[in-house]
Amino acid sequence: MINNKFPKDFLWGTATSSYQIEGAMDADGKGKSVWDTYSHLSGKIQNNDNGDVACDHYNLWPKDIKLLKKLGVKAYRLSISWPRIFPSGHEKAPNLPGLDFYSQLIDNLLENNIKPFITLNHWDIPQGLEDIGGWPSRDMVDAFVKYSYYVSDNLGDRVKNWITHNEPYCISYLGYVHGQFPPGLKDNWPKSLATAHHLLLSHGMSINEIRNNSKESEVGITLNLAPSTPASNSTYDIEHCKFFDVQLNQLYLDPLYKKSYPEYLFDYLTKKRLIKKSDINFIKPGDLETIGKKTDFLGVNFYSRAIIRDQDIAEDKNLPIEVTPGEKTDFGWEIHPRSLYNLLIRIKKDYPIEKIYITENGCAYNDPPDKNNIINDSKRIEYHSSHIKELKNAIIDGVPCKGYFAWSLMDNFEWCEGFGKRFGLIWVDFESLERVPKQSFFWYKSLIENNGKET
Ligand code: IFM
Repeated sequence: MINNKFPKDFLWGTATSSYQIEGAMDADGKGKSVWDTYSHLSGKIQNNDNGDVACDHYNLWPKDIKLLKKLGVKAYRLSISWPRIFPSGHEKAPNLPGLDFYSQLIDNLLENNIKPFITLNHWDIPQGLEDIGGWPSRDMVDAFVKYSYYVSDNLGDRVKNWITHNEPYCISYLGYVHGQFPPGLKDNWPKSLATAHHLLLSHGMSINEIRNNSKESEVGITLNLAPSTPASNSTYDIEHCKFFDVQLNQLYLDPLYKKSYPEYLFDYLTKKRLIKKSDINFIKPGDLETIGKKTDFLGVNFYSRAIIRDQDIAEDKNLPIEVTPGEKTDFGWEIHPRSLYNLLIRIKKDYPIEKIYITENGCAYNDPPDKNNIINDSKRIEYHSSHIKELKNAIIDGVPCKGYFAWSLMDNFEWCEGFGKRFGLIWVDFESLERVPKQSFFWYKSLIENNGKET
């Protein structure tokens, strides 16, 4: 069956997201997203970069589809910019030029035999919705259901693979506890948990809308998951590691697949006085039933593992560190492919998941073109190769993974890092907007031609 290749119908793809590549920040009636606002606040983004132009994919998309075709991918994961469809979020009817943009893109992908995987929310929500409270407000659920209804009604005849949200953890934790993402709040656990809940609830509520509009389609959600390991055997590190795992992984997987929240998390945060039990009043009767509705697939974004040290304990009171990270990418993220295998085996064991796609996996390296315009990004090739090997091991051991999407098709706006971190298989010159396929592009092309076998 698998031998040294992947299953026959395995989907090899690549991925991007709207704010990271499109630019055209106010074209054809588009409203402002929270990322338009945030990236223009001084000091929030490295080098004060912003996504006003990014890769100008909104205008250069025919070129990009040609590159996708050349790469030979079977699937392409892209996201829809919500404020292109509902500029403020509050309109009753959608902005048709916004829908037309995605409609022509999808037609073109299909003409080239590339299956579009659509993510509805890859973080760039309309600023108008943030202004009335954003994700901590339950009103967001109806706004998302309306948006997913109109998008699937217009594109659902052709799009058959839907992802409701990308990485709810990043919206909830980075936006409300860490403070790095919009709206940039710090240590606000009540809002962070309400955000997670409303994202999950809106996922559950939109499943039927999408399925009704898009016959024979599959609807899933993408989570960024990671295994974690305590830095030492101290009870501090072990306890902190458990907390980390619960808030990154179980907070999302448990309600989706077990219709319950991990009580441990709420108890832990209450004990630390970070929430009051009454803050959890956003969970209404019936919500968990809705969230736990059958999801057709789980999208897994994997980059690294986490080594956890309890930072609240003085170093001289803790045990010496025993686990240290190995080699890192230019982002400073440890390269640990075996963790992908471990993660997949664990989620297969703990949750009744019938289908998985690796919706993102990749690395930041900034190797520039040489004098012959060749980009020899051998570390990126090694990163993908080692992760794909572990993915194959996981499939052999029974993990129902049906596809792999390399992040990313091209260098793009890497959120708070601006244009300084490059994840692409294609180099983008952000001055001239020229695209140059890297060596990893040709390596991936050949891997796809050989269905996962390296030549
Ligand atoms: O670029 C991001 C993407 O938007 C979401 N997942 C992680 C990637 C790398 O940081």
